[in-house]
Amino acid sequence: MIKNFFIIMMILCSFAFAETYRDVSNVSYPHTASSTYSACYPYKVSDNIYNDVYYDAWQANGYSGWVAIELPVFEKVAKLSINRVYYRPKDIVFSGSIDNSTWTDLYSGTSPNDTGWITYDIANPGYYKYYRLNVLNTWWDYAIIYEWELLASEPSRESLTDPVPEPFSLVSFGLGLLAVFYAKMSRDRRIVKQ
Ligand SMILES: [Ca+2]
Ligand SMILES: [Ca+2]
Repeated sequence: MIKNFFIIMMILCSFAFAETYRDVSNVSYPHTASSTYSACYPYKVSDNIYNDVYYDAWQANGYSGWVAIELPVFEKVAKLSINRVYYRPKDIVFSGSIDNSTWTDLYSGTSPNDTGWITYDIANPGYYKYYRLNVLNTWWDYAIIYEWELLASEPSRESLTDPVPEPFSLVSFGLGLLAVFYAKMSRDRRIVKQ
């Protein structure tokens, strides 16, 4: 029985240490852009559609530009994924803002000249309500983002003055189970002794 219990504990701990990320972007949230080409509206970065057609994407009316989203709550985005299908962004800057006025750069780098999904880790993530991706130049033609995922693993916050919510911890759940298990074992021993 003890062996089975420790196997369960190990499984619980492995879940607890494997962080799960959720995409906090949503097509229904307000999106804006520096410019928009034809029907390539800014919200198309969050509509989960990225076929090999240019109108599944936001596209700037030029070779550079930015697209931004306003979230309903503050989120700590720790990873940015972007999908490159056709035209490909080159130098990019990803930024966050709490007031849509002052921006903090979270990631800047060069996206390779290939296609498909690419994910960038954000070294110093923070809680922001606005996120913006700026395409400074491209490998070919207009600035375009087919799809992005703004990935957060920590709970959202309604307000920055509220305390940071505690994520549900399977480690503490496992430790609780352990305490109950030992309490029961010592009780059983007392019963046997009587
Ligand atoms: Ca998406
Ligand atoms: Ca899309």
